[in-house]
Amino acid sequence: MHSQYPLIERYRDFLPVSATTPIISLGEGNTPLIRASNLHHFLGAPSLKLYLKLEGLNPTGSFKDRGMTLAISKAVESGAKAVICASTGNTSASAAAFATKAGLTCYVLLPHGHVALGKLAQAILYGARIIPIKGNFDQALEFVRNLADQCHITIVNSVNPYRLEGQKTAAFEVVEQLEGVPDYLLIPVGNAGNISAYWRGFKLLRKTGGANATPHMFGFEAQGAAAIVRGQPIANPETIATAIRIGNPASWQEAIKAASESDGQIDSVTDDQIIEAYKLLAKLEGIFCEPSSAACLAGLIKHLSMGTIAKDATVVCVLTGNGLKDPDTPLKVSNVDLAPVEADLQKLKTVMGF
Ligand code: AN7
Repeated sequence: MHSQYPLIERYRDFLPVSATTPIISLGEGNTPLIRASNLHHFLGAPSLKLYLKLEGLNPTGSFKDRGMTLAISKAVESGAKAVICASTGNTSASAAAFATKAGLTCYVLLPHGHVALGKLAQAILYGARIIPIKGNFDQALEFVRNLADQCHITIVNSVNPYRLEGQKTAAFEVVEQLEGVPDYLLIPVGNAGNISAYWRGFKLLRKTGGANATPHMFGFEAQGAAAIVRGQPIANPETIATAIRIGNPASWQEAIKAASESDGQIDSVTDDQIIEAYKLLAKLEGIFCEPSSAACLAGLIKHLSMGTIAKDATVVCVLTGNGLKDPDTPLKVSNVDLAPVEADLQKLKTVMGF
């Protein structure tokens, strides 16, 4: 199917839209599912069938576009003039793009100093009203809930029910692309919306006869922001993976249900494990994702070594965002010498080892 076909049209029968709902689309969804060619060998699991869902190839570079096309379409349908969100970055970029396409004003509250540069750049250029706050994501979301109420602005964080309804379409695509259901689906967890949405999608497919099984859902928080794993909110979450620097996930209970009903787990991975996985994806597979996205590969490595995930399983890792969002991190985590060389052929050959 043509990639610019609106997601809402493709899955209309499974979404809360009518024939008169206006469709605001940027060509979202229908992202590649790529089979790993080197990682499984490197991990000592040559029989592992490892697939990577490249959600960073959505129009604004993250999975958020799947939910945003629906949230903004429904906002337009209801007559809204403005939308608002709190964001660690990707939601703001997506909301800003779809809102401007629809002619709506978009307000975004960002945790000052903790949003990757590419995401901020997007929100600026799409014309969002950007309000950095001296606080973290969880505090920003609390303000957004109040502002939405008091100022009659439509909230487009994942507490907006249409967001997760749109995001569940990723589960449909995985099953279509694999022509079957994976044994495991591994996914990063921040506000815990996406894991909840995938689980809805897989359950719906099983119920409607589109699949005869469901995967075990494994979600991974960053250790410094692992509220669900610890069983209590974290007042000052910290992680290099700024997208999932969230201490009080909004979809906490639904995520726990996804893990328990699917016989899966919510677990955590350290920043070092995240960065190792981030580098491996780039160096072995040619895939540049965000640090947060790499949390699911970090989790796979952990659970392969624990034996919780079998070495011959079919596994899908959801790479939620594009590495270009965060151009600073590669420089911080690599030791490359970028000192310029004289413009001289012999010097170049020497540097290259010829
Ligand atoms: C790349 O943009 O919360 O567990 O405000 O950007 O559904 O929150 C982003 C989250 C994973 C976690 N990967 O998903 C935001 C925001 C990336 C992300 C997550 C996010 P949820």
